[in-house]
Amino acid sequence: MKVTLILPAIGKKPGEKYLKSWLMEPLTIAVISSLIPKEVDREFFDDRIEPINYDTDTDAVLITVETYTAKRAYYIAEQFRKRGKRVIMGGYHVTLCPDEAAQHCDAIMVNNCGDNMKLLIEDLENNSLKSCYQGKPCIDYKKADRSVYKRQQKKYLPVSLVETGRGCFHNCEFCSIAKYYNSGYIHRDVQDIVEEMKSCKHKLYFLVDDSIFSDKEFARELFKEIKKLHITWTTQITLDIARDDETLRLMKESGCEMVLIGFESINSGNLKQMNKEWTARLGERDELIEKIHKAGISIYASFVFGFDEDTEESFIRTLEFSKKHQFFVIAYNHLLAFPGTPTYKAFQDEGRLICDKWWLQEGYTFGTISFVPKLVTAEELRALCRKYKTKFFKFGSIFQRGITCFKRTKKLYINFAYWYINILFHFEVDQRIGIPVGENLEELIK
Ligand code: B12
Ligand code: SF4
Repeated sequence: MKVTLILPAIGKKPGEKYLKSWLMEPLTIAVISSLIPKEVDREFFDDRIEPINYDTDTDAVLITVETYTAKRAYYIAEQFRKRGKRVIMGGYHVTLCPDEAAQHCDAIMVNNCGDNMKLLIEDLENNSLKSCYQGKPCIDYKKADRSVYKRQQKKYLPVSLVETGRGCFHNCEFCSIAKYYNSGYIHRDVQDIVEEMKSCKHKLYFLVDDSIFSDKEFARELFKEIKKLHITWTTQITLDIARDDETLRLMKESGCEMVLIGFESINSGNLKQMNKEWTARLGERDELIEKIHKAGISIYASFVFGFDEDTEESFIRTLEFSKKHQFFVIAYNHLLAFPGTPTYKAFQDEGRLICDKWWLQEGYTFGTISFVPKLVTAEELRALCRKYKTKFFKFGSIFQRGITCFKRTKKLYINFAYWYINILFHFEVDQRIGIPVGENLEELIK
């Protein structure tokens, strides 16, 4: 028995390579591979960097699907099904849109695999494939199997992704995670995480977690164990962590140099609209940010624009805010109505979706606004995101923040990472815009 694993790409511009900052190791594939029984042969094609052999000799094709990769995933599935291969799909988009995905494959896996992977393989062997395997939020593995992408490894960014937890207790209306994990949080066993970290190639780690501080006891125990590894790491947190001096200290001591925080908006009306006004209740935002910086930890600040109170003024204020705090790096993304989220439903009910299934729409490109914003037009919103990102990543701004970065940490490694990431993002502002979703992926330049 042999299975073929596929990670579909988002898309690329003709003649250009795939966006560099998206080229992280495909942890999802490593985890799926670890769940497949050992005696099953396997191969992996990474659509972002290599051609897919549709004529490969395989018994089944397993494709992981995100909303942005759905169009491409359905195309790939069609190629294999034409050749008589059975196709199984799973992942975020399949869980959020099971009926749509089911039309393009032979079976879907909804939510996390759990024991369903074993069952799926047995059913494939016995020719008794079911149309749907219904999973639930759970931690389903001890150690991810990175050997599955040994061949492709050197094309990925030199960062090791290790999962620590899944889900988040909050319920922000636009967030796929809140829906997928029913606003719950589960974490892996600390020893499993540490053992996996020890076996990773790159000593810079991205701890994959939607909100690592959701279970405070777990987080503290983990940081104490990580400290023994003498490594450098980053993760995603919510701002409330800054209220806890002891945890901040532990994070820094264990090698945390940067955290990604989803501020989303600095406007309280917008925060209310997205059900994230709890961040405003935490206290003085500026004070909490300063505490994180004082602890010697840099911030990747993520903002989303397009909520009902957003105008150009919101961009101006957010840029001032970002410069005031001298963030290591920022993301100014436009709001996206991901299927299955309350935001999607609200826009649909209000007749504000420009296209119901924007992710499948012919000619849809990355950065296109798929809903009607309230106080600016869709085109203005797109242009404003580009304009203010460009301002933040101007060389003058990079230089100024580079000095602050050096004052915050003398670690050469982090200062090098600062320049590398900021220069990369400087050029990617325009490279990202207009990437045709699902297109140009059969080209040999990848
Ligand atoms: C790391 C990460 C990244 C990395 C690398 C991504 C990569 N593919 O290599 C970077 C930073 C580059 C990134 C970029 C983006 N990301 Co991202 N990312 C993540 C993050 C934090 C972890 C992904 C991961 O490895 N999870 C661990 C694995 C083990 O979990 P899993 O994927 O859910 O897989 C399990 C099940 O779903 C199931 N399963 C999954 N696939 C399949 C397939 C089959 C056949 C079967 C049987 C089972 C199965 O089995 C697995 C084990 O239980 C997730 C959030 C999260 N917690 O997952 C967001 C997330 C996937 N990203 C998201 C988004 C939107 C993006 C961007 C579009 C952001 C942007 N505006 O630029 C880009 C797109 C990049 C791309 N796809 O190429 C969204 C996707 C939402 C959606 N509806 O599709 C998520 C869910 C975040 C969120 N808050 O909503 N991302
Ligand atoms: S805090 Fe972050 S991960 Fe949690 S629901 Fe809100 S946006 Fe999603």
